[in-house]
Amino acid sequence: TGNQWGYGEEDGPSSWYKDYPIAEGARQSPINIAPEEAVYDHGLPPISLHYDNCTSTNISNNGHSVVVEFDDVDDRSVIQGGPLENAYRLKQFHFHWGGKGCHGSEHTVAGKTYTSELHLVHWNAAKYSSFAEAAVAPDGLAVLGVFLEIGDERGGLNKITDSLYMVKFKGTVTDFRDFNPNCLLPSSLKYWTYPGSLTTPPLYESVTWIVLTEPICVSEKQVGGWVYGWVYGYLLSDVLIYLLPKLINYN
Ligand code: SG4
Ligand code: ZN
Repeated sequence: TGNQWGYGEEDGPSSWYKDYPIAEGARQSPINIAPEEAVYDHGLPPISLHYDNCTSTNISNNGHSVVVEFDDVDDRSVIQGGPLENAYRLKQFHFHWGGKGCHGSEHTVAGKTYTSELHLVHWNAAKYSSFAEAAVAPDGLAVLGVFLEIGDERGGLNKITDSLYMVKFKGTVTDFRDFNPNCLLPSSLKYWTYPGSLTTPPLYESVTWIVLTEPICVSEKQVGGWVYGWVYGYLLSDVLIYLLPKLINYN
């Protein structure tokens, strides 16, 4: 078994511990962030992001999410500062979202769920020799989380939504060059941070989470496009039931 996880009633997060016992570990993500209980640390520097225009390579559908990958052979796109000892290289970003009327963020803030959540995944290339090695180390990964909520259109997201039809099916991949994720960031880089894990199996407790307090706005149409324009027509094909599990409710 081992790789048959999903988000349905039988195979959802509450059953992941059977194949992945670390699901009951001490630093599992996501969490509810309680701003009232968060402690302001004057010793923590701001985070700084240095993203190069030219390091994105492709966009793909891995059956759980839409992923944009980056060339990570050098330090052209990195996150540093905040709780991080050194620069961490950008490897990929992906989104989590729900179906119509659902709330798809993984982290919640004082119990509030956002429409969607963007995760920019970075690895500690100063200390480890590969992403795989970093992914199992306690200080191996840094994921920058950004909440998405409904409001004005976000121009930067259109390049992604325009490409989704190319990756309708699980396992499909297409070129995606010159995309700078700066266009998906809010104006403030204020953040919450805590030591956590990957939010999906294998749930390794290797992630320093940096969650931005300010969400970005995307239009209903941009997210609705994901749910209806792109996915709805393909609901019965293999993939998207996995990709957008909550849509099953609207079948
Ligand atoms: C999603 O399933 C992504 O598609 C995965 O990316 C990602 O795995 C996984 O979430 C867990 O990442 O930031 N949410 S998370 O903790 O980044 C990894 C791929 O499989 C290892 C490429
Ligand atoms: Zn994620």
